[in-house]
Amino acid sequence: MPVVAEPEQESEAQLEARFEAVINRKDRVEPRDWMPDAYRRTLVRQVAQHAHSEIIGMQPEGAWIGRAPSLRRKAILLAKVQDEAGHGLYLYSAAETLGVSRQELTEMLISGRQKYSSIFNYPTLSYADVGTIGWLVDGAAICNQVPLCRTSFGPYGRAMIRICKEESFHQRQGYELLMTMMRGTDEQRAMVQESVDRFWWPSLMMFGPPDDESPNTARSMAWGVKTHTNDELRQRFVDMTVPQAKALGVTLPDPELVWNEERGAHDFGQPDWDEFWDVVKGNGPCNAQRVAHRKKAWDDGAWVREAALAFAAGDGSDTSSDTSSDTSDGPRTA
Ligand code: BYC
Repeated sequence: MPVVAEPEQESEAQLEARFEAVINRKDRVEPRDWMPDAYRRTLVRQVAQHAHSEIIGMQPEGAWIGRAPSLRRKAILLAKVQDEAGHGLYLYSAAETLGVSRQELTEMLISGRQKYSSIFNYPTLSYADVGTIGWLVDGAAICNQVPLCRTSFGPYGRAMIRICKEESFHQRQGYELLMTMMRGTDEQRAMVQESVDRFWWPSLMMFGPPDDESPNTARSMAWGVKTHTNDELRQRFVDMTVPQAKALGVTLPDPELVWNEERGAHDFGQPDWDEFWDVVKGNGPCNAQRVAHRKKAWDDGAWVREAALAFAAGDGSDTSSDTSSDTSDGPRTA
């Protein structure tokens, strides 16, 4: 019998060196590549949080689908909320390549062991909030997510490319809605301003705590998971938003907001960071409601998951109807 040479096992140090080389080249780490446990954990944490944010983020806007003022607005909003569901699914799929299942992640969300973006713990009190979420929340999301297209973990970066294309469309639809309202009556203009007043500070909080209070940034930057700090992206968002606010005719509710010629950027005030941590810990205005709603949807969907598993475990035959003679082009119903 010929002797087959065993492939030489790489030592931990060699694997680590290879991983570091990929990071230093700004290349992508792929799911089958060796990676340090802490890198995997960081990614699971961030990608899962991101996925949960997309899914929980469907609730505040979804609440207005039935109350949209016209068929056109209803169709736009419906499509946007469906897009968020799609984003959540791309991201859960990316997380699954790291060895965790969507079921485990959802259970961690529902039991409070994983987070989602603080912004979705604020209520949507008026229809203008639909526009403000598109303009400010999707605008902040784009500032944060465009750099993530170049994140070091391949499946996450690729999901981001697709998501960002849709988010920029979402941002424009929000801005267009607000612009339409600003061209309307005094009441509509007041409604937009009131909405912007409520969402401005929570939008700045989306970027996370200030850099000197962000325990994860340094490590995530060294691994290329994050490519910019929280404060850098917050600044970019403010600079991008100020001229848009001017064009819209709304005032951003920050008396300290002023152009700094020397820095070539705006100076601005700090959000209430105590409020931020309180919301992150679960004590925001809507935390309990958001998680309860998600839990109900998950529990109500249990029979679908069970049926799908039972079907997959069987031989796949469908005894309820004979589809063997079905020659139509339409999709078959299992
Ligand atoms: N909310 O060390 P830090 C969307 C946590 S959805 C809650 O700076 P990191 C949309 C943080 O997790 C888009 N928690 O963390 C959907 C950490 O706690 P843990 C959502 C926050 O990870 C529907 C601790 O605070 N976008 O666009 O380096 C409709 C310390 O923070 C928040 C993403 O998910 C927060 N805002 O940086 C419309 C972007 N901030 O985990 C629109 C992807 C911080 O150690 N994520 N925390 O227990 C990221 O870029 C980063 O994870 C963050 C935080 C910048 C958010």
